[in-house]
Amino acid sequence: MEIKGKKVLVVGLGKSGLAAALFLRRQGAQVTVSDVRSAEALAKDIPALIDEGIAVEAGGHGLLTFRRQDLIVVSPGVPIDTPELTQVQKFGQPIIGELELAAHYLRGKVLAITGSNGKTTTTTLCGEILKAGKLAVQVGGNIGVPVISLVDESREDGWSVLEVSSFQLETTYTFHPQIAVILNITPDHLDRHGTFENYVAAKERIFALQTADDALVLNADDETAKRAAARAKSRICWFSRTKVVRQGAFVHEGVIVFRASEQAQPEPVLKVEEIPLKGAHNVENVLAAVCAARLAGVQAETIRAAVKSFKAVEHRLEFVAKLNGVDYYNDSKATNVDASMKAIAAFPGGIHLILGGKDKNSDYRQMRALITERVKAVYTIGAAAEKIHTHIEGAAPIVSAGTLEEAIARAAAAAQPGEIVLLAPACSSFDQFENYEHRGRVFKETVLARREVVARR
Ligand code: UMA
Repeated sequence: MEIKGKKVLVVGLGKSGLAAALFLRRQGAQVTVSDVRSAEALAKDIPALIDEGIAVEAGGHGLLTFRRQDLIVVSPGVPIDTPELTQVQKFGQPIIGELELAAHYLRGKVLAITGSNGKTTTTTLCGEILKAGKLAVQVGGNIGVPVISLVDESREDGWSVLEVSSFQLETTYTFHPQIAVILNITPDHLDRHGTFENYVAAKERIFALQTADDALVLNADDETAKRAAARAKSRICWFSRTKVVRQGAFVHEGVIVFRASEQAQPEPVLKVEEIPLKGAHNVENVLAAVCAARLAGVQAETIRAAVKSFKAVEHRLEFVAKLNGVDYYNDSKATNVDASMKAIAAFPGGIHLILGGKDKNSDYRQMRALITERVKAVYTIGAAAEKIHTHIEGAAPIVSAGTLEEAIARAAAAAQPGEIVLLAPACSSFDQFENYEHRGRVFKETVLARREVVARR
């Protein structure tokens, strides 16, 4: 992509926008950045941009700024139907996402992982396994490291292991990973994509440009992911927790096995009980990682060792502390209904569940049966509290706590030894926190502060 001397607008000045703007400037583009936040809110980044000769439009998007460009690069968090983007699209102005921009420059092979849940754990795990297989690996994407910032270090003989979201995939036009993984597709981000169909279509862009030389790893237990096979030109590698698959990874008598082709003998990789992560969903994540790593050429024994020594990623069903015999788990990354249900299903019962935050047009009624079965009480927080209350009323006692701190205090007071206090909020965090990491940190800090109180008693 020839960018030198071109006028390029970067929309959104978060992590991706900042990295993209600086990259484009280094390529010799005339770069402008536009963000709805005020100059004050952007103060920490503006001086560095100005020093590099990048123009900054703060406090809103101006249509004229958008009209004057040869190329527009959008950050993942900026909806493609933002009025200014809709306007300039009518004039045929090229608009791409940060992932697409990076795809033009990234050297080497790409292993990309998407799914509604489990992306970060699987991406991290794949990165660890490929490293253990002595491959040159860099990990990034939705996990928190913009893909564009991986370009400079990328190597022709290396791998970029990328977590990719529907937001990023929506604006890709040439991106085609050598190995793509779809872990699962359940409703999420309906506030942004409008319908489940649009969300699925965005996810399916992960393989839309793959060829017969590429591979697509799909979850045979997930109906929506399964249906994608019909539209793929790439080789399909299946994984299943519940049944035997023709080609790919599955569980046989408690052992994860991998079968390279229909004719090949299944090779044992590791026992399910050797997986150090809780929950059936993590067995699926490991199965997907086994497929991806075998496709990348890593030996079964190396995969086994890397999985066995893997630690839970922060904010994903992360054990925080045992206080007065009660276990506290932080699953702040459970930002949708499905993820929250997976977290609940990881425990047999006695759960004090903290739910709530910013609603994403979700249907919490789906949680009713599981809550009745395993949850002793629900503690609601944040903007979605009332809606959640209406949707799950009668499934379990509900305590309207308002804040996370209050929810922890109320849950701690009620929980008996042997029970669980679980933050798996089924909502995004932006009503009360900067992001889910911030929410998770507040949970952990509040719980750990109680440890001191307990110790002093
Ligand atoms: N903004 C505008 N105009 C708009 C909307 C937003 O100017 O119409 C501005 C905001 O004021 C802000 C900036 O855009 O300054 C934020 O951009 P961004 O939301 O793309 O944030 P980044 O910091 O670039 O983070 C993004 C991803 N964020 C989102 O997809 C919302 C991060 O994923 C990702 O880690 C990062 O790029 C690096 O790749 C976060 C996320 O919540 C973790 N992802 C969703 C999820 O996992 O469910 C998809």
